[in-house]
Amino acid sequence: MNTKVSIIGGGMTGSTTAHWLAEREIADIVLVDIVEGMPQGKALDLQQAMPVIGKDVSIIGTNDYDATAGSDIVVITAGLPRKPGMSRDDLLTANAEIVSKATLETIKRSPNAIYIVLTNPLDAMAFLTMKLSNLPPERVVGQAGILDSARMSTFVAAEMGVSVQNVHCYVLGGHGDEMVPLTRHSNVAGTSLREIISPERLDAIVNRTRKGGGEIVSFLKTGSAYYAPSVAVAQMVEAIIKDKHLIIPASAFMKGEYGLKDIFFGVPVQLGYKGIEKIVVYDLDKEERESFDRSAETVRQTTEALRNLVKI
Ligand code: TXD
Repeated sequence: MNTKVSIIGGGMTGSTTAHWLAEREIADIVLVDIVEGMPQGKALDLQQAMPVIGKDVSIIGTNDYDATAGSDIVVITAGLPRKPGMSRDDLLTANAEIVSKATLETIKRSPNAIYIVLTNPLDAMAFLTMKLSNLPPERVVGQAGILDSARMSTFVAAEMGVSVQNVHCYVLGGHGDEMVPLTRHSNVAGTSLREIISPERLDAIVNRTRKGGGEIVSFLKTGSAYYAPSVAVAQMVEAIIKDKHLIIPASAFMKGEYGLKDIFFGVPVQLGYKGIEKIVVYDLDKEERESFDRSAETVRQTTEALRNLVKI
């Protein structure tokens, strides 16, 4: 295959990203981790699954960044996950160091790559990758919105007793507890959620969505969610490689859209082979605007804390 995706961090999210990607047969895969032997073992295992599903994909596991040279896409999942009771922001100091290294080691070997960042705190880590790589904003995107929207869609489909294919939810804002589930724009087969779900039930769905990651962390006790986050990455990778012009919620650098600047923030973006082709701007009513501003403020604070930590 002549398309290459490198995944930095071969833990739960990184290795399941490799799994979903290999199944789609859209790129060769390199899995990098600092733990010796682990990415090699996982890659070999996954490679040996390919004859069963009949996919011709090469999967390399390594501790050496040289294997990432010439990547079309770099996915950064290296870093610590949350423990019960922790917020995503609690990970800032440790993960800033890890993401800095992952960015600097990969950009010199793949100067034309598009980056998809997952490591938390997501919006700040995407900002860090953009600054350190010196890439233009359209080539760095953070994954959170597909996941948060899929969580909301799961709850709405169960509430309404309909297929998940009929449900279209849009969760924007920062990837934290202040995220913004847009109940007016979200719909079941074209009808706004506000028209078909009672305000009390809708509030419960919004709350469960906001705490969706935490709910899983408290079940798992060690580590955080990985199946849904990683399939979201696979969706983004496919949209880029196939130049699909796919509109999805994701974290993008704001240059005045929605009245926001100089932070990464979850908005609808159009993804294609150049990366972010366009940021789609929704109309927001007063209540939605206020939620947006609250969420932006928390992202701004984390980004400021990052800037005090790393000189960027
Ligand atoms: O939607 C989202 N954005 C997220 C983000 C959804 C799920 C997980 N999210 C975040 O991704 C999570 O909060 C963490 O910050 C990262 C990674 O989560 P994961 O669940 O994959 O954690 P693991 O299983 O602990 O894997 C992390 C791996 C682990 O194997 C470490 O050895 C490795 O990262 N690691 C490194 N690899 C390469 N280089 C360096 N320096 C390094 N440091 C740690």
